[in-house]
Amino acid sequence: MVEDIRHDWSLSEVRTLHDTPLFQLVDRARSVHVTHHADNSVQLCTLLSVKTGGCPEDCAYCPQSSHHQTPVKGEAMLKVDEVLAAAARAKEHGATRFCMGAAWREVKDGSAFDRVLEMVRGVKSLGLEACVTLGMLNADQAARLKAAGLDAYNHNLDTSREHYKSIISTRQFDQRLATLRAVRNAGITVCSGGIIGMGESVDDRCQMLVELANLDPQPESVPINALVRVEGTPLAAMPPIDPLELVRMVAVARVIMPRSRVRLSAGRSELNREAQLLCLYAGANSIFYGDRLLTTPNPDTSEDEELVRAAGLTVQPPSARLAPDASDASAAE
Ligand code: SAM
Ligand code: DTB
Ligand code: SF4
Repeated sequence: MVEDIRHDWSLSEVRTLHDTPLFQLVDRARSVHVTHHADNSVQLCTLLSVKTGGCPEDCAYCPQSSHHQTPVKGEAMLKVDEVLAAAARAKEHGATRFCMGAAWREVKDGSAFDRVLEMVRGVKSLGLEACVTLGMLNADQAARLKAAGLDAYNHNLDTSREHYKSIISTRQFDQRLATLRAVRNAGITVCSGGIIGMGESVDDRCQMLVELANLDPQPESVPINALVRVEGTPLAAMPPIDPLELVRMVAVARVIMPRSRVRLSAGRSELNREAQLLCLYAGANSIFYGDRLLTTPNPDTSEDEELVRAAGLTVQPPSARLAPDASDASAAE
């Protein structure tokens, strides 16, 4: 219900929620989850990197940054028919959303952007939800994506405003927020979340969730990633996260963003089945589906089919929950 949605969360409230004894936190998140997501569905979203590597940004976590020596090499942009063949395969495997990523700092007008627009039109014509993640964009570019039929734009806050400065020096946190506003104003749904395991404090994690929840409207999708530690990146030697930290992040996101799809995102390859099930129980209702994320591995589709079966979930049909301002999403389920 709309009255459950708040945009005035404080750090201390969210920190208290985060630190609640685990079973109490999961109970609370579960109760919010069943109220707002009574259909028990999971969204299966397949990723494809349409322009890999050679990125001018210096994001410390990212294997695609040209500032780091990693196994990822810069590649030419994929052709529209290659992308549509991958999208058709994703659909055959059961994905309902197809998300195309580019290792760009920002969208530049020209033939590469025109090609992305063509990809979006093609993905839509296959009956899939279309999402892209292309870096910063302006209002006119957002409007062109909307006109091509784009459903969602992924642009993560990644961490707290404070910790952001230790992770990325080539752009600012406020530029992320400006892009999210351009996406929202164009009528495209917002997909925005972050990463844990980058040396941030628990307060940084909670502050990132506060920023997301206090956006009005809240993002329709909230990806929660665990850092994939890639050789050659400055964060390669970070210790792995405890899976229960991910459970807490998912549960807090569920409580403070009741209607959003919370996506259990990168890092699942390092989680066992039971940890993933606990995340799904605590409020995650979307996963990346397909054996690759952008440049790193993800569980096999057969393992994920088994995960969905083990949890007794249904797969979300495309566009079932896209209306950003539907008065009560749970009524439609
Ligand atoms: N270049 C665009 C941008 O940064 O907005 C879009 C692509 S970028 C790869 C999309 C997101 O992937 C990042 O915001 C970050 O959250 C996530 N990501 C990148 N590398 C990651 C890693 N090693 N582990 C977890 N998430 C990662
Ligand atoms: C998101 O939050 N996670 C995805 C998607 N949005 C674009 C990307 C994860 C990337 C993990 C590292 C890689 O595969 O390159
Ligand atoms: Fe570039 Fe995006 Fe990677 Fe940052 S996260 S280096 S902007 S591809």
